[in-house]
Amino acid sequence: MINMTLRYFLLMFLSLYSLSIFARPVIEIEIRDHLFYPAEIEIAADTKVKLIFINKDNTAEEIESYELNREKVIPGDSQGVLFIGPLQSGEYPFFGEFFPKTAQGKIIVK
Ligand SMILES: [Cu+2]
Repeated sequence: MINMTLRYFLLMFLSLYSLSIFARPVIEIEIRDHLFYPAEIEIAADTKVKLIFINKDNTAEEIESYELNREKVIPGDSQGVLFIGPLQSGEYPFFGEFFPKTAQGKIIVK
């Protein structure tokens, strides 16, 4: 009997998981002509989020954020992942250290 109940809960958990209820949000950000698309990203507070930076430029870019305490080089024509959060509500700017005049972005946590 206990076995059946355990199996039931395991099945419930797995089906909920596959429905992505517990899966963390994934957001794609393109780097193109040394700009971020989108440049502003809204995420929920207290949530871990996976950011995928897709660099369409043939030059490397370095994602930098003092507020997020993150730094990562994305080679040209390549992509890289950054995990952020869980964060409190507020604004968290980031920029491309190699092209900071144009590559400016912001994470808005609500
Ligand atoms: Cu840096």
